[in-house]
Formats: sequence, C-alpha cells, structure tokens
Amino acid sequence: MEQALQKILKEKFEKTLETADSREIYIALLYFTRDKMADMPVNEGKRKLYYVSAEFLIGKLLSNNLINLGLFDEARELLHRYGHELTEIEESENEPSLGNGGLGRLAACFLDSIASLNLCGDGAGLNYHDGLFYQKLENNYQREVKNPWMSSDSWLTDTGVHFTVEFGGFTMDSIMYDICVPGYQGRRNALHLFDSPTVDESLIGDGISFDKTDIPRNLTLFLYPDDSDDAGRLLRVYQQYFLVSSTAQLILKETKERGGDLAHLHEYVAVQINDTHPTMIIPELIRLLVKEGLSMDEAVKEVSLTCAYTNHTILAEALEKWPAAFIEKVAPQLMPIIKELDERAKKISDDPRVAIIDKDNRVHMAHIDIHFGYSVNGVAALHTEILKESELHPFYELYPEKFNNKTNGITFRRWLLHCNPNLAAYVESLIGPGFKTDAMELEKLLSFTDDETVLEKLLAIKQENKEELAGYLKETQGIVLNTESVFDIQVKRLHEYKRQQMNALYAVYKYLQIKAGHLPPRPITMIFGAKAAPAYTIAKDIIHFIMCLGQIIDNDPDVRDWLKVVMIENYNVTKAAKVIPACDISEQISLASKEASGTGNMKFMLNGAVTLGTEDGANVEIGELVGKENIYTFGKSSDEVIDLYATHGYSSAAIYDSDPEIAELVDFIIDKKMIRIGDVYALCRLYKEIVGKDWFMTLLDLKEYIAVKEKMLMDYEDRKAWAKKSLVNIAKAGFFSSDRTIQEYNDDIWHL
Ligand code: 26Q
Repeated sequence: MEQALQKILKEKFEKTLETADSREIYIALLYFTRDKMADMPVNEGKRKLYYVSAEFLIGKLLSNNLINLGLFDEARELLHRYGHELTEIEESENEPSLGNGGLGRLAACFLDSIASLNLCGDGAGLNYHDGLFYQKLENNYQREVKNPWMSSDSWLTDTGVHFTVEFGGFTMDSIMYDICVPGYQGRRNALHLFDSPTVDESLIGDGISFDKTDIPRNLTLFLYPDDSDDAGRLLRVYQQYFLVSSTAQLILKETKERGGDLAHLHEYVAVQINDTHPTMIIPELIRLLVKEGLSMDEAVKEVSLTCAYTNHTILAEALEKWPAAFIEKVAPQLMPIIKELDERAKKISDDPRVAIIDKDNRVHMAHIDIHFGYSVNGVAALHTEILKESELHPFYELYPEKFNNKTNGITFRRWLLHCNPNLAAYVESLIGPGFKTDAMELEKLLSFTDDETVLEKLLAIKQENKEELAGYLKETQGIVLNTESVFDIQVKRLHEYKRQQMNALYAVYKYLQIKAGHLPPRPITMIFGAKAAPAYTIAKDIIHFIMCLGQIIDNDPDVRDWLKVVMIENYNVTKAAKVIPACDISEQISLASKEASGTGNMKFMLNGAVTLGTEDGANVEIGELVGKENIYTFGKSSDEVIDLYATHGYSSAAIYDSDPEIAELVDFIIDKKMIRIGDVYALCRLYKEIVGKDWFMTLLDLKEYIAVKEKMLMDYEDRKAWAKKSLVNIAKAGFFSSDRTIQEYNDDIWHL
C-alpha cells in the first residue's frame, strides 16, 4: 500500500507521504482503493437483482471500502506512521446526499449486504448533483442551501453507457455513472446512477430556488425538490420516469448480453421496487417487452413474476397518487399500459379501494405494484401486520400469498466496525472475529454480563466516545458539552409523527423542575439532529422551538449546569457515525403504528445505547430480544392509536383543558421568555397546532413519557446495572444485521 500511495502522490502532485497534505492523501487513497476494487471479481448468477430506488444514502465511502477490502487497519497504521489520522483524511471526502433518511440509508445498507453475501445484484438510482439540501442553522431557524458533492476526484465512473429517455414532446440523454460496491472480503457489484448531461447548476438562485419547469436543465439537480406546488410534483414524476426508463433499458440490454431470453425475463431478472417511487418500471417494462414482440398477456405475466414491492410507510400523504394528466404529460406512452392494467385489475376486483385509476382520475402507484408484482413486504413485523390488517387489507384478502415481512437491518461494517472501532476491537478481544461475518455471534457477549472488568471497560469506551463527540461539536458548531452528563439523543428526519415536539416538552418539564429547585441526579444533555422538509411549516416551527429553548436554558445560570439542549446542524450519515457511538439514551418515541420500522433504533442499540421508545416499528422486536429490563417502553399501543383515529377519539384540547400539568408545559411554547427571543408567529402557530389539532397525538403519551424517562435517568445512576443493559443490547443486536435481512429477501423473494 505504501509504495502504491507514494507512486500516486508522485504522479499526481509531485509529493510524498511526508509532504502531501490531507486532501492529497485522500485523493491518493481514493485512486488506490478504486484500483483495488476493480481487481475484485464481479458477482454473477443466472438471475440478477436490480434494487431500484430514488434514494441511496451511501455516506462517505473511503473507510467502508477499505474495511470491505480488508485494508482498513493497514491504512490506519500507515497513515499514523506519517502523522495522519484516517478520520482527519476523511474530512476531505464529500458526503453524497442522495437520500432523505431511512429509506435511502436502508438501500445503501442493502447494497453492502447484497455484495457481501456474494449475490448478483446492482442498485439503480439517480445522480442528484446537489442532493438533498444542506441545512444551516441560523438565528434558531433552518435555512436550506444547495449541497454540491461531486468533484473531479470521486467514486463515480462514467461507464460510457447511455440511453435515450422519451418524454412527452422531447427526449433526453441518460448517462450511466457507476459507483463500485465492494462486498466484505468478497466480490463486487455496482450502484448505477443515471444523470442528464444538460443539467445546469447555474439555474439555482437564492438558497435552493430554481426554475422547476425547465426539465432539461433541472432534472437531476436536486433530490425531491419542494413538492408543495404542481410544478415541483410534476418534476418529481419526470425524475421517476427518467429513473425507470433508464433502468428498464439497462435491464433489457444486460439480459440480452447475458444470453437471456426476454420471453422468460423473470428467470433472469428480479426487480425490487423501493417504495412506490420507481413503480412506473412495471408499465415501462411491459411496454418494452411488447415492443420486443411479446403479447400483452405474456408481457404482463413476465413482469408480474419479475417485480417485487417494499412498502415503507403508512402515512397517507406519502402514498403516491399521481393525477393521470401528469403521467400523460410526462410519459404519454405509459398511459395506455396503465389503463390496460387498470382494466385488468377491475376484472380481478370491482372494489374501488383496490382500483389503479380512481374516480378522480388519479393513479395509485402502490396498487400497480400489488396487482402486478409477485411480492409485497413491510419492513418490521408490526408494520407488516398493520399493512395486512388495515392499510392494505383489501389487497391482503385478494393476494394473501404475496404478503411477507422483512424486518429491516443495518450493515455492521459501517455501524460498528467503522463508526465505533474501539468497541469493535474490544468485542473482538472478548469473543473473537466471527461476529464480523456472523452477527449472531455477538450473543457470546452474554457470558460477560456479570464480569465487572468488561462492564467497566464498556463504560470507559462510551465515555471516550462522548468525549470525541464533544470535541467534534466544539470544533464544528462551537458547542460545549459536559461529558459527565447523560447523553440523550434523538436524531432522525423531523416529522410530527416522530414526536420531537414531545421530547422538547420534556425539556420544558425539566427546565421548570430545575427552576423549582428539583435537580436531576446528574446533568442531562439532550441532543437533537433533524432536517425538516422545506415546505413543512410545522416541522420548521418545531426546530425553532427546540433551538429557542436551548438558548433560554444556556442563558439561565440556574439551569444551564444541569440541562443542555442542542441541535446538530445538517444531520447526515457522517454525523450519525459520530453521534450514535456516544449515546446513552436512544429516543425512539414515534406515535405507535406510524414508524414503519426505524433503523436508527438498531444502530443505537448495536453501539450500546438503551432505548426509550414506544411499541412501534422495530422497537417491538428490539424489546422482545433484549427483554423488558433492558428497554424502556411507554405509550398507547398501535391498536389503541388506530382505534383512536377510527373513532375520532383523540382530542388534544380535551387533554390540555383537563390537565393543568400538561397545559403548563404546552403554554411555555408561547411564554414571554420564548416570545422575547423567538418568532411569535412560528411559536403561536405551533402552540395552536398542538392544542387545536395535534394530528400525531403529542399529548397522548406525554405524561407517561416523562415518568418513564425520569425512571430511566434514576436507573442510569446504578452504573453497573446500566452497563449490563448496554451489554445485553449489543449482544442482542445481531438479528438486525442487514446480512440477515438480505438473506431473507433472497430466500423468500429473489431466489438468486
Ligand atoms: C412521496 C411523495 C412525494 C414526495 C416525497 C415522497 C416521499 C419521499 C421520501 C415519501 C417517502 C419518503 C421516505 C420514506 C422513508 O424514509 N421511510 C422510512 O423507511 C425506513 C426504511 O424502511 C423505515 O425504517 C422508516 O420507519 C420509514 O419512515
């Protein structure tokens, strides 16, 4: 490695490992790693998987690629000898922001596991030049700015492959870039990212504003631009068709090249549709197969045996229903196929709840997937049950055999080996290296639950990680943390159903308690990290509320030594890797039934945090694995919540009016201390929302949440007992390896 790096540095920069700066060393490592990956054999097989997704939140790649190549330790030691740290070198790498949150990160973890299990399967997505916006925090507000991440030296390679995509009235070129996906100690696959050569960054004005109608110049500029207006929504459909048309062409081209027979497409290809965003691949593949000479019946049958669909949400507003006129405008050639599928579906059932085109002429994307795909899966046991019993119940009655559960997982290469090397090394010293390939081996740690040396070492590693995070936040945001405090962390997209506002009301409670002289057993640091969608006003108000609260506390000498509320700027994969290993309390407090799975919950657990959560998503399975003494749960059950929605049985105003303790906390949102530093309109809007509507039931579980969190903070003081909980969480995390998830996808759905 040393010689290879010296050679690259000499050729590129006329430098050596002694004289090169961090950026130059990063670039040398990038080229070195790319070469090494190119030498890996490519996964092959008769049936090839295409994991099609509008998002791949891959994060920085250098360390992970080195880990999978088995070169991480060597690189670290080599750099160390020349006075560098890999963490410092990595600062030169930009994080591609090609995803919103959970769904995009899941797709990235899956690619890692697919390659690591030696399965033949590539990802297909879009190359957004400016990705998701970069979040700036200024004056207690979120401001969105563009987030360019591409540079001349990157992991992208131009494959030379390109396609033509036909839109209504014009065509566009689609260029295929590849990012190599190396498996752990194995073979490689690819992530294909399609891009338009006519995209023009100069279209971007203030912040992230741009002309939404200029499709040739804006198509792959941003990820999911504002869809609060029709122009934004239409652009989203253009993006989706660009993705699926390019992918469908790639599939047919590769299948032919591999000697496959398109008349038996499903023997050669499996397509996993990641939520409904790529659903148009179904009519598009049918259309292309008919052009290739198959009859409509044959094409429909083949495609139905090829495509499988994953549902990631039951939130009504996220279930895509596009006006037929949009699709007619974007891809008129698809409408006859969609109408044909609609007629076929109406022959199968005349129930309007399962129609593809509804009476308002809107196309229900998920309904295409379920009628004309061979598998429908949810992403956690509870989520899949809810799909079967309520959200998709009429479909479950039609096609019970299609429904299956695949509980999400995370790649341990990134979320343990890379982000928490000290813990990983210590685990290895206790149970050997087997857990790196068989995550269930972590259970061997259970034999140490009463070993004081081990428990103390775990606490010491957590302490080091807290200090490291404190150093990072000091450097990047000028925030000073008390590393003797308990670190209570909620990092995820901002959404009312995730209930960051409930956590903030706990902060109000604690603030008032401290003001009244009731001090906690030790100081508490509450860490938030969350981006709000640019057009999601209440979400932005919640950020404003949290940040104003943080400021009030910082300015109050009675409180600031006991409580701190911080907001991490631009929470992303890179920051997750720094925050998660430092966490004591993992906040997973969504309104039961609303969080399909959650995957942050798994990352925290694996890194020794204890969950404070509702019985929602994968929290339920975490609880079953660790046992009730190693998790703190609270709140109404999903059945109760679903019933409250059905009967209109929840009234936040009624709770507010009848419970003065709750009212006192909610009133603080518009307390004069808040109004003095914050935006009175934003704060009043949030107050009114919570008292007057509160669609996601903040007040429903608030009191129980406070009580359980108080208990948790008391229990934290028995450090040995806490360390034991932490150990059990790590030991039981093996189930949540995405290697297990992908093995199940392959055994039950893909059969590669
Ligand atoms: C839809 C229509 C119009 C505009 C945007 C969208 C849209 C965009 C992104 C809808 C949904 C998403 C992302 C959803 C998502 O991230 N879901 C999460 O998926 C994770 C992986 O399965 C789960 O763990 C989370 O519980 C789920 O919220």
